[in-house]
Amino acid sequence: MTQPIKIDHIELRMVHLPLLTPFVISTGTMTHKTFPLLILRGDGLEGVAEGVMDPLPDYLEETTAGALDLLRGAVLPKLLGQRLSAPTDVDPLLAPWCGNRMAKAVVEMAVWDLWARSLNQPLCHLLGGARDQIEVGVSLGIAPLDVTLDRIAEAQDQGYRRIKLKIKQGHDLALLAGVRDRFADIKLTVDANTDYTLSDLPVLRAMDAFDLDYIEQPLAFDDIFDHVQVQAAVTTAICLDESIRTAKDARIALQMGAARVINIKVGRVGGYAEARAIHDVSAAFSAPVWCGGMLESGVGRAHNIHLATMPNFTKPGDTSSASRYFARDIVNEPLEATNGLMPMPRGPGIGVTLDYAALDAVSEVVEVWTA
Ligand code: OSB
Ligand code: MG
Repeated sequence: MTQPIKIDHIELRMVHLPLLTPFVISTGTMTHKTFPLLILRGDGLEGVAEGVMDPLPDYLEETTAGALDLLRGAVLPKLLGQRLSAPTDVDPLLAPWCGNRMAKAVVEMAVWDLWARSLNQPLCHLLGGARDQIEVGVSLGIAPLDVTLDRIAEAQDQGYRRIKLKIKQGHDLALLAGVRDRFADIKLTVDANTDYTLSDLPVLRAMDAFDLDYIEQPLAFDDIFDHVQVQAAVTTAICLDESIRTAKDARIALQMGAARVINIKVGRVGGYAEARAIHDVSAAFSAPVWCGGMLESGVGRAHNIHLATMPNFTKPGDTSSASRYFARDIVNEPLEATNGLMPMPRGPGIGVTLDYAALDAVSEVVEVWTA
């Protein structure tokens, strides 16, 4: 930024966006995407980001209520009126608070968007991204085998580059056998969202028969250590999602042999600074990364696309077409993949703009701060 931007208007909303199809994972079922949306304004520009925490702590510990408390009570009142010359200028407002990386990410990511817009640059250029489109696959929720087979056929027809199946105890080996029976050659992965324990090693070992690209997060969210035993017991690569909140987590996991692949979600790890550090430490260990998703609206989806243009994102990500999730998105630009390739939204910042008519229909303003 040549001229610092003064943050003179902040708007925090809660958005409640219905999903076209309920999304089922081992920890529960989502029928709506409920999230805080942050809009930072300054110099006539808008920087936006959404939170990936859930109303209740079923994926990780953070909740929307906790995020609102931290943002309203401590961070946003101090951000108002600040002059920011670079995204790291916001660090002193976030550093005093423990954890809460999803809540902190909302602020950090909105600042990056605003900064990129002030420089009239697509965000990916500032991140060192090297592509203008990214390879994507789909993440399919837990469903009976026949439904899953239909969904895979549809995703295949649409050209998606990999299929990720959500699994849980008792909904795993027979499902995989049925899928491989019909689709012998597709690039296939599974995601357990922490549903297994070390006593399930025989089941996890049996997954080696299905030529999976990786098994995502078999054990508890806070358990990097026991994943070492899983990775040692299976030939399939282990990928960690929930367990990786920092670059240090990634370094420890890769050093110990707890995983060979890392799922990076910028909204989970506290923002771009940490996401880039995880990207870099993974590259140093020759471990590929890919960009996960949390059923984001067009705002979070656009952020994910920009992040995934960085060079070590060498496996297809979860950022599939927004039209798979929502009848009406809250951004003006369609985010649609063709033949498994999601184009980077053009234009400054994250390249999408809020559709206020659509947004107003699904949100309420929590609070506004004006300088
Ligand atoms: O583990 O990646 C996950 C959705 C909700 C919670 C956790 C996860 C997911 C997904 C969906 O897999 C990915 C997406 O399509 O956005
Ligand atoms: Mg996952």
